[in-house]
Amino acid sequence: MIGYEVSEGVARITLRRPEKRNAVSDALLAALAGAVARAQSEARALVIAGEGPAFCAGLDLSEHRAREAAEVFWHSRGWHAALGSIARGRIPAIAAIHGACVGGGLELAAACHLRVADASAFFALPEGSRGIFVGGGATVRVARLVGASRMADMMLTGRVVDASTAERWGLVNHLAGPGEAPGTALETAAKAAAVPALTTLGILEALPRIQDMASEDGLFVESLVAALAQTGPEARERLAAFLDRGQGKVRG
Ligand code: 1HE
Repeated sequence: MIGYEVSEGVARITLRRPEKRNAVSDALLAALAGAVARAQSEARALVIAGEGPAFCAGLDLSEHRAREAAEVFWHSRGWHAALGSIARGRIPAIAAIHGACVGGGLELAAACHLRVADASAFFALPEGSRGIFVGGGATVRVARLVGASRMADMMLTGRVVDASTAERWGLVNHLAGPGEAPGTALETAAKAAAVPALTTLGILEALPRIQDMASEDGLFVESLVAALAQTGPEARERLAAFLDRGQGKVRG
């Protein structure tokens, strides 16, 4: 149910349940978590894509039907653990989105650090109309990306958001050409993989935590991370490369 390969430091994880639109069964969630754990030690960035016509149709509703309340609670906590291993992982994760990215599929995409989508991508939270609730982190991660008001709109009205609107809302970071979301995501991942380790640590570990802090605490942590990154060997080398040899010029 999961494809896994590493090439040039970038792991590519593919949801492979196309006949069910990559609906996330318990087995698929476990396999995904296993692949993510493997990538943390084998790669410097990872891309998550979906095989077939959809990125991911969310929770496998056929398994959900028979669950008791406590089971649903622990099932949701299982999603938090699995998707948390992406969001709180040590390497940047990029979602490559095409077709449906709905419910838990959107929660999976939101757990990634960046999202690339082509024009076929569409986003929805059908939990509202199904009389259930999100359980894979959307109230925190999707609401942070688009704002609680837009998320409430998606849940209350079943609004389906297209790729360009999602980009305008800040949900999608990069728009790709038709069928090119995985390729663009791999290129994006290669760039992210080349960022030095201490800077990546600041972006993945400090930046999201600082959003939960009081401003003065956030600024204090920012300075600590700057002190750590700017005195590292890679920073010295790269600053010298620019100052002495003009390497790494920012081009508009
Ligand atoms: C599924 C699922 C699923 C498809 N669970 N089986 N997610 C949803 O409410 C979305 C439900 N799915 C859809 O709205 C549509 O299937 C799609 C827009 C994603 C794709 O449409 P389409 O026309 O390409 O495919 P299809 O014909 O609807 O589906 C193909 C098969 O996949 C079909 O099974 P088949 O045996 O009849 O061929 C569908 O039943 C099956 N399928 N989606 C189970 N989700 C941590 S909590 C998160 C809470 C949620 O994620 S709730 C939102 C769940």
